[in-house]
Amino acid sequence: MEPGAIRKLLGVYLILGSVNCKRPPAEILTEAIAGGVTIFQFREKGAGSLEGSAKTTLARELQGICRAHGVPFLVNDDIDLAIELDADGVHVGQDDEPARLLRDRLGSGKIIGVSAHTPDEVSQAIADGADYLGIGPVYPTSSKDDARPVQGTILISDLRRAGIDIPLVGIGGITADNAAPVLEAGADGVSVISAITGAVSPKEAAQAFSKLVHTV
Ligand code: 3NM
Repeated sequence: MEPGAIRKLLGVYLILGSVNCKRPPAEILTEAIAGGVTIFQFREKGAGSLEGSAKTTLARELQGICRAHGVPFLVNDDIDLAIELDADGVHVGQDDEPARLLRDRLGSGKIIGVSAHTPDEVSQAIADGADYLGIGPVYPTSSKDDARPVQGTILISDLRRAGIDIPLVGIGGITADNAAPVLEAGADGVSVISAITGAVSPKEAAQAFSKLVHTV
C-alpha cells in the first residue's frame, strides 16, 4: 500500500486479544472505534489465549466490526488465519516469518507491519518490504511478557533524523498522557493495548488519542 495512505491509517492503532479484555472484546472494539480508532490488530497471544476454532470465531467477529466501520483488520503473527479470513494485513515480530516471504503469500494489496527494536532490525524490515514498522517498547509495558528493554523515543527520532521516512508507530506503555513525545519524535501514530482495553470508557480513551494525533 502507498506510504501516504498507510501513514494516515496508523494514527490510533488499537491492538487486542481476549486476554486483554475484562469485557467482551467486541464491545471494547466497537466503543473504541466510535472514539476514533483508525486501524486494528487482532493479537490473540499469551497465557489463556484462545486457540483453534474459538480463536477463528473471535477473529471473524472482530473483523466484521472493523469492516462495518471501514477500519483495516490486521492479524498478529498467524499468517494462515490472515489468509483464511482475507484480512487486510498482518503484523509480525522478529521471531515470525520474514516480511519478504509474506508478500508472496498475502498478495500485493495487503498491509505488512513489522516490529523492530534496533537500527539493524529497521533496515532489514525495510529491505524486506514492510509497509510500516512498530517501534518499541517506548515505555514500560505489562502487556508483553517478552518485551525488550524500554527505549523511550530515541530510536524513532534517530530514524527520522537519518531521513528514514517509512510509516511507523510507537508501541509499549503509551497512554494519552505520554503519547505526545512519541508523535513529536516522528511517529505517525501510537499503538495501544491497555490504555484503551483497560479504560473505563474505551471510546473516551480512543478520542483522547485521536485528538493528540490531530494536534501534535
Ligand atoms: N509489542 P500496552 S510492546 C504488543 O515493543 C507489544 O514491540 C511491543 O501494550 C514491542 O499498550 C507491546 O498495553 C505491548 O503497553 C503494548
